Amino acid sequence: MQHDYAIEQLLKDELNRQRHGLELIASENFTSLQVMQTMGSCFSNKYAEGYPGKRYYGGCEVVDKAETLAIERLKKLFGAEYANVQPHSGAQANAAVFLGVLKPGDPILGFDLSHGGHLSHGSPVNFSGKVYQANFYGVEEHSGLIDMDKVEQKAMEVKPKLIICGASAYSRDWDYQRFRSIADKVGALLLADIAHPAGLIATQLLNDPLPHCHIITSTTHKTLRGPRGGIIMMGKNFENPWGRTTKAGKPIMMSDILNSAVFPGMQGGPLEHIIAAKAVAFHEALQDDYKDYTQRVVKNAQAMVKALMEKGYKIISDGTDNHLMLIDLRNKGVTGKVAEQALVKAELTVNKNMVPFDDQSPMITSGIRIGTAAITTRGLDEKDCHQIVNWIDQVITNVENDTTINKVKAEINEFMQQYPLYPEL
Ligand code: DSN
Repeated sequence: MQHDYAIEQLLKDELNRQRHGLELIASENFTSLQVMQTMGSCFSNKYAEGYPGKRYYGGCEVVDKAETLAIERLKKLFGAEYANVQPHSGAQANAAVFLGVLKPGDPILGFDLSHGGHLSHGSPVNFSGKVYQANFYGVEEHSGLIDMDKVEQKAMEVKPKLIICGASAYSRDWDYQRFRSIADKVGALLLADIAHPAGLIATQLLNDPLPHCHIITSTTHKTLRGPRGGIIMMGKNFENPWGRTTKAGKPIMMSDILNSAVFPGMQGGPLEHIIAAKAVAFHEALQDDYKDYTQRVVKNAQAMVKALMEKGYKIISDGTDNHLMLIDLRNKGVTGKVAEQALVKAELTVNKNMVPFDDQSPMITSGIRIGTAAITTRGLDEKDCHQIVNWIDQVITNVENDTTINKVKAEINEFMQQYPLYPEL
């Protein structure tokens, strides 16, 4: 077989990029070496449609054990009664839940994408907004916060079958209890998508959705620091609320509905190499030092918010409870797109992001989103966050000055040498 030197070189280039730069994208992180190596393992060769003990292929004895470990560890990590570790991504986890609990055309109520919500919560460009009748709640312009009375008002108006809480760019904690009382009032099921703050929830730094939400979805690669993938959980399994029964006349449990929505409803063969890597990540998250990590993530985010505000940056909701912040750059006279491009040139990797009530398009935007999960994994602390803000400010106030940008880049590249990434490679 011909060796692929082209991809080998690109892998080296990407590792160098990750090693030398400051990774501030709120949805990214660096997995452990074992998680990464498990993703690139012989488990990738195995077909295993079905679930442990009930597969459509032979030779699944070993992957069955790995998938069972992943399920059991995930249940322990969140105190969940039910877990499915097969969704290929967070969006697929959401799609499977929608498939399981909704009929095409059913009304749903989610957090507006342009206020910080997620594409798969009803955006018109996504399947969720095309197949279902999507309605939204948002944040208040003056506070950047969700007004729960308005959520209730909206729910009473549109009578959703499913309410979704959770976001991609909301820096505050969620009132799951109030969401549940609204869902009960209108007869909706409640889904929490905790893709971003999952690690902070697992370590009890944020409110726990499991006692309140019927179903929980997440990714595994953000604050949870695992492989790229999705999961579905329930705090408590329950009988389906639509009176569906088995042939024997027994009520069908939601666990069965969700399992068949994932496979065969939404996906075929599970990615057993990713599932095994999820098991490794859950094992890591169950160790004491993971809680120390998540605490540092939040401290770093709060230090960064404070330093940014001291330099006159407008942070949506004026603070953060989690690992991320959304910066409205309108008072700085640059768009999110220009800021992102200049920051990336200096190897400060961020993403442009709509801010609530944005007057720019999603390709331009008025804001940037920053998160501290990845830099905290590298070992950076609150003092370093002040230095990062100095660099961000130098770049944003000099977006057209390549001399300044190159000077910042050189300083960052030298600084990051103190924080080796995958030294074994
Ligand atoms: N793209 C992810 C994020 O950056 O938050 C969500 O899917």
